[in-house]
Amino acid sequence: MNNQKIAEIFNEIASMLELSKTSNIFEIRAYKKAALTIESLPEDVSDIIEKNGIEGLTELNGIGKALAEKINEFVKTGKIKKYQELKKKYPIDFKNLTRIQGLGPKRIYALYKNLKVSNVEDLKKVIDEKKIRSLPGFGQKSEEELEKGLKLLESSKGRILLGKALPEAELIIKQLKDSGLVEKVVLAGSTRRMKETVGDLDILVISNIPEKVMEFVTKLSEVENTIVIGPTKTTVWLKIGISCDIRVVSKESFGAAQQYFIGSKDHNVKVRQIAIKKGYKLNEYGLYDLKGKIVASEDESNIYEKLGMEYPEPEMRENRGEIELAKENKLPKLIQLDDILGDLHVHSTHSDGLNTIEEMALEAAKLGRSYIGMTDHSKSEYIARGMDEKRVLKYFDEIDTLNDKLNGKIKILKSAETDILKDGSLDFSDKIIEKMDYVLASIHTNLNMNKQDMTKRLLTAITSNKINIIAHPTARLINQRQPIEFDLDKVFQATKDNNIVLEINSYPERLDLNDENILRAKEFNLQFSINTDSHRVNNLELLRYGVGMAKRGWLIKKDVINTLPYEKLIKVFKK
Ligand code: DGT
Ligand code: CA
Ligand code: CA
Ligand code: ZN
Repeated sequence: MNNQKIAEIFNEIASMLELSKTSNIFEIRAYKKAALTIESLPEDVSDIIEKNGIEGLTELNGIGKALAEKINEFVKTGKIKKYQELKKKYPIDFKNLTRIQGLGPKRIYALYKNLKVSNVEDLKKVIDEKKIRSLPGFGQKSEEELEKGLKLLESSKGRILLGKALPEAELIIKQLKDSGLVEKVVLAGSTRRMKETVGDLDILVISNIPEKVMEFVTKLSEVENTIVIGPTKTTVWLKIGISCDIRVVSKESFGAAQQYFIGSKDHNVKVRQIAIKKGYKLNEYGLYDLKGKIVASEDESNIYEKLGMEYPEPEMRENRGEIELAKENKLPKLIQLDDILGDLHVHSTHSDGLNTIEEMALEAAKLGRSYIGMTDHSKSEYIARGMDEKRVLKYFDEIDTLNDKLNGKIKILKSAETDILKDGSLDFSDKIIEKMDYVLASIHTNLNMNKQDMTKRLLTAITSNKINIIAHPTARLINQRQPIEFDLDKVFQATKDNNIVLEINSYPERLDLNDENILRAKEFNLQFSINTDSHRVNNLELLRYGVGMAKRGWLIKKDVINTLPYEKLIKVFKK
């Protein structure tokens, strides 16, 4: 695939341009935007060129003539001259170094110039040698932060984001279903439980021709190589960088196998103890009585039933109290994707999105949503082309016009992703805020404040009586950036007292709030909003990851504000 490679090169070019005094912000943005577009294309750029030439590329969002030619250059020659020239000047592994928390292009360059750091290995070395603390502009605190960032990156090794794992699993499952070789296929493991990162894929199959199934699996285009192949279990290494376990099980024990392989391990251990207490034995083949007679095995819910438990949805199976509730028939009726009626965090070309408001609205309507809230960035988000007050007024005008034009097909709410500044004040004046249907506020800068100051900053915003939703409340990026530090309980309490809604951001890198924080926030009986933070039309489908998180946090429909129909929602915001 050329796409991934080109996107990486464009991102690196953007990093290097940030270092050069002569380059301009528009050029840097153009490369970043193009990288986003290329990364998410359903077909390889070479196919596009073959079909429609360079013009096929310029039709894509965010790709002008100059960038189209660079893409063509790569497809034809395998390189991009501009990239190679920049690389000569900056022989630095920006791709991996920028993944470390606290390192942007400028700091990376400072490390390179002063300490000859050009890759992650070098960085590790100078941290071990405690050389960074004496560097101007860094200091001991930075050194410690970088050490933490490095650990975070290393601990993520071997696990990938749910947002990558689930579509891959679905692709494999679909091919197995279409193969005609299997009677049934289901997803198990952490992917089925919608855990935010996944160590490997687990797929269960019923088939009476297991050898054929396994051979089929090893030949899938997603597979890089075969690790072990056998009639009941095969493990393959996938090109996306994790392995996949395929197990063929008998129809009779399919329920028991599901119960076992969906996991989690902690959940299973506890369930097995319950089985033992009841005089049974439970394993991946079935639930047996003391004489070895099968009590339940074909159907998963039968196993729970025989153990005197309600059926827990996979997302809950983490041994966080769900087993006790299941025994008392008190499991919550978890929220479902279809309960969500609208999306309250959506970007467009007015800031850093790739599609127009109208395109976003029409796509959302197609997905069955009845409203979207437009939340392009505010002016402090300079790189993201945040809107100043003049532009935001035009933005609202455009939304009014579109609402007339769309005639109720879908409703568009007026908002903006308003930065919470360092002192807790907002990035828009009251005059602008009053024109919004609701205010979505978030923290993007000064993420390193200490816990006390960050708590104060958030409390100032929360008690200002100006905001409705706090977006991605901890600002973490999975495997890349630690959550900001604040007193969770204080902030959750204030959120509740001030009728503010906390977002569950569905973006696979964010998933923020995460499951644990949702469980904790839920104790305060506050409201949540599950949003996509879409930056292009195909992002609108990310909602299922946020819903997955919500289910892992035990939320029910009435905990989530965007399950309300438009009229009711508007009333809640007006209050
Ligand atoms: P992962 O792959 O690290 O993201 O997490 P899982 O949960 O998918 O773990 P994995 O692939 O090692 O195993 C799949 C399921 O199999 C796991 O969720 C529960 C079950 N399992 C694996 N090992 C054990 C075990 O030692 N005891 C029990 N009771 N269950 C196990
Ligand atoms: Ca797994
Ligand atoms: Ca596994
Ligand atoms: Zn956003």
